[in-house]
Amino acid sequence: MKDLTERFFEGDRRALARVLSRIESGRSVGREYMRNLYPRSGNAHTIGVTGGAGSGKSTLTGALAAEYRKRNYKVGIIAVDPSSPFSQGAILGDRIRMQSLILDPGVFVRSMASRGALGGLAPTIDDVIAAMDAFGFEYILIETVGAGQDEVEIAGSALTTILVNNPGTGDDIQAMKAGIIEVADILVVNKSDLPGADMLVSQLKALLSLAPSSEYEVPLISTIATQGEGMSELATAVDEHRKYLETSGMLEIRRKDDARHQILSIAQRMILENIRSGSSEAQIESLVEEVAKRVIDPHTAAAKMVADSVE
Ligand SMILES: Nc1nc2c(ncn2[C@@H]2O[C@H](COP(=O)(O)OP(=O)(O)OP(=O)(O)O)[C@@H](O)[C@H]2O)c(=O)[nH]1
Ligand SMILES: [Mg+2]
Repeated sequence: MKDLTERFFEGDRRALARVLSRIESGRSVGREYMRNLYPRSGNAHTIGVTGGAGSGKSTLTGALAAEYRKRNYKVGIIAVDPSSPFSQGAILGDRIRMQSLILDPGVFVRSMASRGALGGLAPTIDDVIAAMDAFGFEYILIETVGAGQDEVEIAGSALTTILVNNPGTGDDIQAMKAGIIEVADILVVNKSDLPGADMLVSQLKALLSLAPSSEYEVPLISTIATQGEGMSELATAVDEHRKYLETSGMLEIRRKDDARHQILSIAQRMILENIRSGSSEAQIESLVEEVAKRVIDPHTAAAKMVADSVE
């Protein structure tokens, strides 16, 4: 039987699914795959789709993927949200469009939990992205849920971040306050078929005009994701942002930042794993007792655990 990596590079989707499961398990077997895959990644353009709950992120992700399929690109979708319609199989929004997308061999959908075992973003999202990239998807869309630190972190994993707003919620203004606007490369006013869309567009325009002038101007695009409207403009805006990243030298800087961030966070995880596997429950318990009784301080206890783990 052919080896899994070989089948992966032949474009076998089941091999991709298996490799992703192994990577996500966080065990060393995943690391082995990454060693082979990573050198073949770095070609895809990654797009984060973020915004308030119910703003239409899933619908828009599906519609944008359909636009890329029209342009003959292969698309990977990562839904960082267990409640996403992509992960539940219960397809919200435009059922037919979404279903045909999921059956399309040029599209691959993967969902993952937003939080890793240690809290924070699922630690393997960068690996999942790299694997899809190495598999040959030209565009990788990452849908996130909610508004907060996780979104900012995901924005760090994607080259282009799209912030989805919609009329009548006031969420957009909250997003500004939360600082999410600062990580947005493209602003979208979705649900443009609903009342209040024009007003939201002018509000956002006014906000954008306050931003310090820069080489790159954040575009504002109106969409009706349920009808696929505005997707061609959105795809063009993504390409323009990509071009900006390339010509300004930002792409290189971003790649280095990503590399630095990944190395450090993986190293942190490795150290934690070592500490956990290097000390027995009994050892940890005895340190816990001593600290609780004020016999030793927590710094000394932690230092002892770390020292024991590297021996
Ligand atoms: N009228 C209108 N409804 C839309 C549009 N886009 C999405 N919707 C509807 O808005 C609802 C939420 O859409 P989703 O795509 O699930 O939104 P989401 O942001 O992914 O939602 P969560 O992941 O639950 O936060 C669905 O009922 C969609 O059909 C649009 O352009 N116009
Ligand atoms: Mg969703």
